[in-house]
Amino acid sequence: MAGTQRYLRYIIFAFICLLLVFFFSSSPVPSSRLQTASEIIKEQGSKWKGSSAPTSADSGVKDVSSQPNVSSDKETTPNTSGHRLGETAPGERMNATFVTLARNSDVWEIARSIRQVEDRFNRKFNYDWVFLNDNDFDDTFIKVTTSLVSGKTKYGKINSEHWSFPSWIDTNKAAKVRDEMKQKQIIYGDSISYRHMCRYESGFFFRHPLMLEYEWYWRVEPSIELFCDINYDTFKFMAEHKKKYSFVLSLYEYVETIPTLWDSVKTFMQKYPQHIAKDNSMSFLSDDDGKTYNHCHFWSNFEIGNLNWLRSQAYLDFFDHLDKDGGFFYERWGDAPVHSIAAGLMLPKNELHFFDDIAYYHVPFTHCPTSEKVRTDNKCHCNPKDNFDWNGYSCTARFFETNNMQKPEGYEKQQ
Ligand SMILES: Nc1nc2c(ncn2[C@@H]2O[C@H](COP(=O)(O)OP(=O)(O)O)[C@@H](O)[C@H]2O)c(=O)[nH]1
Ligand SMILES: *[C@@H]1O[C@H](CO)[C@@H](O)[C@H](O)[C@H]1NC(C)=O
Ligand SMILES: *[C@@H]1O[C@H](CO)[C@@H](O)[C@H](O)[C@H]1NC(C)=O
Ligand SMILES: *[C@@H]1O[C@H](CO)[C@@H](O)[C@H](O)[C@H]1NC(C)=O
Ligand SMILES: [Mg+2]
Repeated sequence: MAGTQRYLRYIIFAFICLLLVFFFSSSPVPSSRLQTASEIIKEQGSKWKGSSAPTSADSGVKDVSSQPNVSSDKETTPNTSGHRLGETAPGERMNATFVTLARNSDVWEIARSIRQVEDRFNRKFNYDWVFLNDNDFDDTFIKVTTSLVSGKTKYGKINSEHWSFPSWIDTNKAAKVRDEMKQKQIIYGDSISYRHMCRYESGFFFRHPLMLEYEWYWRVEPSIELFCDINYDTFKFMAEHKKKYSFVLSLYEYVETIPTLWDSVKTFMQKYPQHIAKDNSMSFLSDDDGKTYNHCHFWSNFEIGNLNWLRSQAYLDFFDHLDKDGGFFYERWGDAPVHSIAAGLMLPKNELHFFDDIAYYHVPFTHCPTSEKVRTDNKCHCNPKDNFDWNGYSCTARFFETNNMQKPEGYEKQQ
């Protein structure tokens, strides 16, 4: 007891000294006050030896200003659990969720993504987040992601039927293809799980029982970055502007992964002419009115879209048709060209949206708004030099041309 009291006296003494130093030595200019005080404390650092006050001037000043009522060690860490700082956007929420397909080993990479999405958008809207996995999520994954998401989190295991070779696939033939692709050093060319992932994202994620509860989704992958504040409800924007599918980055697909995809698309178009939209985006996908594919696609690691469209008969017929042709396993069809071709052919072109104000990075490409006004209005921290939009390997200029959109001022300088 006596020891504690002496300890207390020392703290009070140190505290009073600090206050005296602070007030008597500070200049009348408020902005230099802190600096002056901390400089003096630094100079006199040796005097504090043996007392309980910290010898580091900076931390000493910080402790005093942020915790003026320290009376025991237990109270040195303020209990802020349950405090919600930051404003919540008023108004109704949409029937929407974030969705992430991930492995347990992705936890720290997806944690980074979630933190960025929350800071820039979701802390104001608190939308739910659905996590899907072909395995059970472990405790760490659940604990970390639940703590980061401001909305409800839900964890789903994928039905093994949706993550395995369908009966009509010749697995020997598929294995041979993987060997060949490995030899050719095609990225993910020898991976079985990557193929299941692409097929799942193409045809099944929107049918998972947890996803049936929603109308809108925003897909998030591990290790992405968001560079600008998003101060409006992107789901509401989609609904109000009658959009069904959206993107931020577009590019040319690696030809070796989809040699016969367009053949399959062409037989689909012949078989199901009723599913092809009149005012479609064929000129985004093809330079010869549909004879060949130019390999342009929207990059699907970012998507905000309408789940009921993906669950429509048109999209399901499209997926089933491609799936029967076997290219998810006999080649390495990606979900990006599959979603893009579907959106480009089966939606009227005015139902697609380019989110210029969602500045985004997924290795190795960045979308950074071309307009300086957009960047400063939304507190963006991306380097405009990194913007991929007007690069020769991007298809975004083609999207602008297909839709008669005016390119933003300054785009020429980024070509
Ligand atoms: N559960 C699960 N998720 C996977 C698997 N492979 C990839 N993913 C997820 O699928 C998405 C795409 O995979 P990623 O490795 O980012 O592919 P990349 O962006 O094309 O290089 C990410 O959200 C991954 O976490 C897998 O085998 N199991
Ligand atoms: C300091 O703490 C005491 C006891 O915990 C409390 O009664 C008092 O109101 C506090 N003062 C301030 C300024 O927070
Ligand atoms: C912190 O505050 C929360 C809510 O006010 C409370 O539930 C929790 O028990 C507190 N934790 C500690 C360590 O006092
Ligand atoms: C959300 O959308 C799904 C799919 O359309 C629907 O089944 C569900 O009833 C909707 N929920 C609400 C609260 O409107
Ligand atoms: Mg990825």
